Amino acid sequence: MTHNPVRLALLERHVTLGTWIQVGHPAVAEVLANAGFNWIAADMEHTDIDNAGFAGLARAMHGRGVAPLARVRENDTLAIRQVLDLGAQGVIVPLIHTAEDAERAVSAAKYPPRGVRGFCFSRMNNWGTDFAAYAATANDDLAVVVMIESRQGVENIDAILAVEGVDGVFIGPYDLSGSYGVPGQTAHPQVKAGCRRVLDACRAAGKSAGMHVVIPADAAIAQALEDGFTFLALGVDTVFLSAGAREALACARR
Ligand code: 3PY
Ligand code: MG
Repeated sequence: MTHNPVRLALLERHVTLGTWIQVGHPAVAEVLANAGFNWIAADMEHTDIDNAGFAGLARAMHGRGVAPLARVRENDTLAIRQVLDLGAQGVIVPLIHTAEDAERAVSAAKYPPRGVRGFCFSRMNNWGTDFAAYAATANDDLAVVVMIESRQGVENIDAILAVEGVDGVFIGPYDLSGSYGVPGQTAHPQVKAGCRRVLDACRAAGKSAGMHVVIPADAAIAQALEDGFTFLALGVDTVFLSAGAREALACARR
């Protein structure tokens, strides 16, 4: 049983609404948390957000009813273990191409015997005060989402989903388009077919599929839901900032 509502929603294929942080300031996390998202993922793959930056974001989200997630910089055991110790309630692991990749990600996120996560006093067990309680529940409470963003990942999707502990997948449409030789063309028929293949496999395996609606307009969100995505990321802090600023200027000019 899990006490993490985001993991529960992943396991039950219920919709959650999240967003991404690329600006590593805790104030951004506070503002977005107050908006009411279910989860906020810090992008540590494509930004300068490091472990110290992530800890600040997780602290800012604490007590605001939102689950801090981290997209780690790569499928690296230590990177995954450290963000979990620092406050992540789940990891999003990029560039998962094979079942072996998925197993490596899950193993890093789970305590023995399932995995290789190391025990220690850390922020997540209140520096040891709650050691036993945390050790007993962490494997059930922490979400593992793997990113499918390559042709190889699509081809191996059934085996990836069969790895015990993969709670869901998140499609990376930009890398996926790149791997089909059409970088940036996320609506290209081959990319769309790849997404469809992943969605069908998730439905068959009873696992959640996630998608990033980068520009969260009505039609795009409706399409993602209709397609069957349940783990929805809406926008990015930088996109919100840019849209708000441009709209203010346009408003004044009108
Ligand atoms: C991609 O589109 O490749 C991503 O990783 C999006 O976050
Ligand atoms: Mg990517």
